Amino acid sequence: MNCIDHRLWILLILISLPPSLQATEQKPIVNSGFATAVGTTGMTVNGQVHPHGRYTRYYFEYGLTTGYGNQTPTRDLPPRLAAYYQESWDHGYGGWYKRDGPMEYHDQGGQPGGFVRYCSPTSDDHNHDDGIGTLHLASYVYTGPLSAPELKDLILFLSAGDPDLRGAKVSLSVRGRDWVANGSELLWWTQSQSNIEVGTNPGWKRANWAYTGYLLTDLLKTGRWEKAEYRLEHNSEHWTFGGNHLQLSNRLNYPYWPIDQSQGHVNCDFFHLLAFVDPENPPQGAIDFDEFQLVYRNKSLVFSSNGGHLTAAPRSDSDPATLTDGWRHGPHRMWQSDENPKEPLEFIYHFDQPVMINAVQLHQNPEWPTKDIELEAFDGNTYTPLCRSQLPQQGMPNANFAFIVKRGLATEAHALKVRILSGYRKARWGLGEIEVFGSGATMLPDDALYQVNTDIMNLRPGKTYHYRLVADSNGRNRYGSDRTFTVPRDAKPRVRTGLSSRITSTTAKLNGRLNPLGQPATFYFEYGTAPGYGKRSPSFYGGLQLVPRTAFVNLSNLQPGTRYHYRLVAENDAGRSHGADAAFETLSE
Ligand SMILES: [Ca+2]
Ligand SMILES: [Ca+2]
Repeated sequence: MNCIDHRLWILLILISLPPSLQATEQKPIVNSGFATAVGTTGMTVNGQVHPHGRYTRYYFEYGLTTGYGNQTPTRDLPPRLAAYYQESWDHGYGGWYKRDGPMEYHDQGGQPGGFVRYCSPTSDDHNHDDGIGTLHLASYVYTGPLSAPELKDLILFLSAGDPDLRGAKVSLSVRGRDWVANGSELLWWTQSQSNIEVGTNPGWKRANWAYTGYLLTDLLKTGRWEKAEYRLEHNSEHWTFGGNHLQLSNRLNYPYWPIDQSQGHVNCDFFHLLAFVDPENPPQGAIDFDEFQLVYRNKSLVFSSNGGHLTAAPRSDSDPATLTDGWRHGPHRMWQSDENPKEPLEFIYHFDQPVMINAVQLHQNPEWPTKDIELEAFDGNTYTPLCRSQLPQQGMPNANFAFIVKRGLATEAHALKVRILSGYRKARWGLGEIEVFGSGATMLPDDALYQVNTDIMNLRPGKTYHYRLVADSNGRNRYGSDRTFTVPRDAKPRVRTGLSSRITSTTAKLNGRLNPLGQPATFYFEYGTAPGYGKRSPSFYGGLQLVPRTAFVNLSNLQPGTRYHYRLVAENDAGRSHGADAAFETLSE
């Protein structure tokens, strides 16, 4: 049988198979999610898209009828989770900054090697008392440009200073040392800036968001090293806006900035900290941290699924794919030349379509460090110099900082040439990673479920709107189901009773979500064994932000083996609201 016959036979077999056995095109999954209020004229709408790895854009349709009539700006699904930052704390603090210490460094006893220890109590941070409440800061790390010159050497420049952490994965080891939380919670925190070019002048924003979708506090109970692994779910129900403190007059720089934009530009810092701290009864003990790893969106234009393709590389036993694997350095994650290079070593990356290069970041190979390097951009006709620089031989304080970053390049390119001109050692020259950032590329998403959200503003108070998520993949639209939201009629708080947790025979934590809708709010939980509840928790300040926050109380002196009903209640000057009834049962003794 010749080749053509062979293919015909396969075709005939495929046609004769029942449809259930034929490979079918996987359709994008599109789900409309629920919506949360942004003050009395806006809503954050959530949804999910599974793009099956295909380039996909999305938007939300909304309107007073199922005819919709309006739509949010169309956005690309973010590129793949394929950029990595890791800190082992085996050789010091690794650039993690400790303004309000005490942080202790221990060179052994970690998981494995060295680790850092946070000791409580530390000083109260009141900057967010009108949002999530009082904080105790642990150690943090800077991701992007800062106005403080004394900190410039501590900046990691993730993605040249503008990392996209939407849906990022976090893992680390934690250990509680005689830890007594006293109602506080250990959680993830980000600071994101807009208009950073104006410095700290009017127009600068630095939005703070707490990820309240995953609390690390329970891992501290055992006194042993425990591994925390979680995702920053990109959904407005999982976040609490840090907010500001209006009594501190210099804190007008912490206004609301939507989650999608804030998490797409975590260009200031991130860390784990203690939130919901009661200054009268602060947490006690110590927390050990080790082996932190962050997996975030790889926006590099030379990353293959973003349209960058290596078309020329020097001969070497080393795999040049290690230069675009998303890792700054590490075994099997770096490239080195063959022995005794005599002339410049050239790499050429072609782009699927012309791009605008705004920044490049080159990471060192600490074992075989490159010294002088130059980059050239190809405009379709000729190569012209993009930048020339000298890489640091070693990073300070560690290899994560062994890089150069060049920003503000604004150069159109069809291709990019990277030329290693010299090395610090004669035997070999090497590099850890090449990253190029800019615009104009078509970036493929992960073959995974995405969460998306968008703020819709200028809505009419009290009105009910229809909305749905629309995803466009390969020029075909797919539609999530129709849903509705009702914009708040007035500034009365919005509340939702949540689940109970940490239930023992005499204690329980009651959770909920509270939106103060811009006016100072207080909240408490009603609870009891009979209809009408009968008891109420102490009242707590719920802040005055525009968006929902996590609110909870810890109950004690409960009766063992008893079923309790509860609901969240909140009030501000505009009125009082209560959430739905829920119930839990204490453990028997
Ligand atoms: Ca370690
Ligand atoms: Ca690498």
